[in-house]
Amino acid sequence: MRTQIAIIGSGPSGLLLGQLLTEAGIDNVILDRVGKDYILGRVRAGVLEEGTVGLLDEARSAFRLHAEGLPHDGFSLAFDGRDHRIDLYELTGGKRVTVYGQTEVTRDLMITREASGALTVYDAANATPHDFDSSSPYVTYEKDGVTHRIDCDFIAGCDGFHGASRKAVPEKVIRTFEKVYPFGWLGLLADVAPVNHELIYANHPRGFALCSMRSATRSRYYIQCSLDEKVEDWSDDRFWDELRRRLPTHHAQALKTAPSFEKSIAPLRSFVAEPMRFDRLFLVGDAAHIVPPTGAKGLNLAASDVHYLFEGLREFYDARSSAGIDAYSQKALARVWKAVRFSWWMTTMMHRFPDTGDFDQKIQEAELDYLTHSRAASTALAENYVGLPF
Ligand code: RFL
Ligand code: PHB
Repeated sequence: MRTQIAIIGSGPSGLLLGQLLTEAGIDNVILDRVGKDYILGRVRAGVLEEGTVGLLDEARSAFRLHAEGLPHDGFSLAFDGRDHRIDLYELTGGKRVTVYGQTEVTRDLMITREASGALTVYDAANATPHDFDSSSPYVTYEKDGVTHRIDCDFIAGCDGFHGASRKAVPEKVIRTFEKVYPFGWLGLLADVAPVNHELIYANHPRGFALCSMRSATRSRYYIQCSLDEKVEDWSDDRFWDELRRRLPTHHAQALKTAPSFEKSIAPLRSFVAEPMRFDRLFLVGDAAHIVPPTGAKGLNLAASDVHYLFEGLREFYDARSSAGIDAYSQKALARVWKAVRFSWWMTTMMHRFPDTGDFDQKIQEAELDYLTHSRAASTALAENYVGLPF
């Protein structure tokens, strides 16, 4: 088989890139290690920047998002028994975010792709990029015991943090930067009205908590937990009790509960691989970088990578210029590092670290108090949260 762009990974990066390429008349094939239902069973991001929504519009995959997504003009920071609203809309001169689950973004992109007739191969085992330092790269994969080969012009590695693309790069040409945090997030999904109409990020001596949502009737809650916790040890009642303890009293009293239908623990990590291009192989999204979810940036960074790469590839095919793809790694990394910094800062300010003592707790509360009372500091938070331009 031959295509112009072989895309490894059918998460949001791979699907969005594929859809933009298809719209531009550039042939592409997507491979994924797992099946469609497995991909749609993952519960992940919930907050989309305006730039991400714009790209989904460009990919003609935002119809449901515009009907069902929840525009949010602000969120709350809770600490020291009170909470303070960050007015994103006012502080950024009219910008907001949209709360719409990654699962739904993925579903919408899959539907548009299927309608376009572009090929996706699910359950493709051992996808491997080959000869990407030559002018004739190719990808091999196995399906039903048969090895297949896709010849292509370029390979897009959109296969997440544990994927094969980054691993195919020789160690001597890649540099990685990593910070692993000594805690995780235990997340729960339940069909119950959210405790507040906007998100609440809570700093508490018992640990961080986040109240988020998927719709007016579906809530997504997280609590910081230690890395050796097991989901099985967390009954719904234990989760709700712990969440209540970490929220200011008025929210704790208003919290409505219902049986959960998803519960999982995610570790927190910051990770960046440099560069993001190796001749004819590009790393995109989580394949190149990971941020802790505190800043709601992972999916949005995947979208900005896709934007830079798509514009570069379109220029390559339309104008026979490689200027855009040559600038991909540098442009993407400049934005990535700013989001890595923001996510690290939010994480550091909001969580209880194993060595956080009463002094450190007071310093965090003083920082939050300053942040919420200084317009300059609130503006810096807001402009990062709604997303830096790309
Ligand atoms: P994905 O979503 O991991 O998709 C990669 C795809 O590649 C496939 N794959 C392979 N395919 C072929 N061969 C191989 N060898 C392969 N190995 C893997 C996988 O099956 C999968 O289908 O990466 P992508 O597309 O780059 O998207 C990145 C986002 O998923 C991620 O950044 C976000 O989910 C991060 N994130 C958040 N981001 C936000 O912008 N806002 C948020 O509010 C937010 N909240 C979160 C999050 C991530 C979380 N977890 C669980 C890590 C909350 C959580 C709890
Ligand atoms: C979510 O709704 O899953 C979510 C929202 C905001 C975050 C992280 C996750 O910062």
